[in-house]
Amino acid sequence: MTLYEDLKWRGLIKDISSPDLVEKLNKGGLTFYIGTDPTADSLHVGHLSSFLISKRLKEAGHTPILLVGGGTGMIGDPRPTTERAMITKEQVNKNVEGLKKQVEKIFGFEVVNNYDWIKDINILDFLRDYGKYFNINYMLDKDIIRRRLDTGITYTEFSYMILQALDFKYLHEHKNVNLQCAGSDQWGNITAGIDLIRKCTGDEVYGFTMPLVTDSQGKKFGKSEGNALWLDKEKTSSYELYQFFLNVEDSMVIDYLKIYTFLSKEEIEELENRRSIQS
Ligand code: 545
Repeated sequence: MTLYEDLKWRGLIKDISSPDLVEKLNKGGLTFYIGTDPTADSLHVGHLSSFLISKRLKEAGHTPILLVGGGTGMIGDPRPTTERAMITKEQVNKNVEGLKKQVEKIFGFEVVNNYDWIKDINILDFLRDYGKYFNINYMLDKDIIRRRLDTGITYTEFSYMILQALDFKYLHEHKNVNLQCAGSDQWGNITAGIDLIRKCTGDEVYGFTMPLVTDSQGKKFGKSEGNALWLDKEKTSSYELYQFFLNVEDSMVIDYLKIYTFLSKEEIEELENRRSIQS
C-alpha cells in the first residue's frame, strides 16, 4: 500500500490542494510543516491525530518541521463562532516554552517559532510585501471568515491568514518547505499560503488536511466531561488518559486504532476479525 493509500485507509485525508500531491507523498523527499498556536502550554488529544501525521510522513521519507506560533499566537486564529480573548505576551511566551519542550520530547523533530521572523516585519513592509497580494473578496470568501461577518470580526483576526501564508512562504524560501498539513479547520489558511507563494515566486507548493476526529454521535473527540485531555501528565494524569482511550465506544475502536496507532492494516484487520468472532 502506498503512503497515500494508507492515509486514505486510516481516514486521515480530507482536502488535498492538487492531485500532483499524491505522487509526491508516495515518492518521499518533501519537507513539510505543521503548526500550532500557543493557546495553551500543552497539546491535547484533539491535536494528537493531526500531529501524529508528522511521524507518519517522516517514516515515509519526508522531513518534518513543527511550528509553534509565538507570533500568530499573539493575534489569534479566527474561529467560526466568536472573537478570541487576546492572551498576554507573557502568557504566549510561557505557552511557547511549554509547547516547544513538549513537541520536541514527543516527536523529536525540528521546532521553529514564527515570532522569530514576524517580529522583524514593520507595518509598512507587511502591507506592501504581503497585504498587496490579498484581495478583500478573496479573504472574505474563506469559510470561517464568511461565518464571522454577522457576529463581527476584528481587523486583527481578519489579518491572521496573511500571517500564516507569510509563514508558509518564509519556510518555503528558507527551509525548502513545499507542504503544509493540518486539521480541516486550517484549509483556508493553508490555501492562502499556497496562493501567496504562487503569486510571489511562481512555485507550486502543496497542502492537505485531515478530518476532525469525532465520536459515534459526530461530537468532537478528545474531551472527557467537557475537559481537554492534555498530553502533559501534570495536567491530565496518565491514568486518566489511559482510561479515556480504554473507555471509547466499541463501535469506534477500529477507526481510532487507524488514527492513533501505527499498527499496520493487517494487524488492525486481524483485531477486527477477532472482535467479530467474539461478538
Ligand atoms: C500557525 C502558524 C502557521 C501554521 C499553523 C498555525 C496554527 C494554526 C492553528 N492550529 C490549531 C491550534 O490549536 C491550538 C493548539 C492548542 C495547544 O490554529 N493556525 O493551534 C490546531 N493545530 C493542530 C491541527 C488543528 C488545528 O494545532 O492542525 O486542526 C487541530 O487538530 O486547529 O504557520
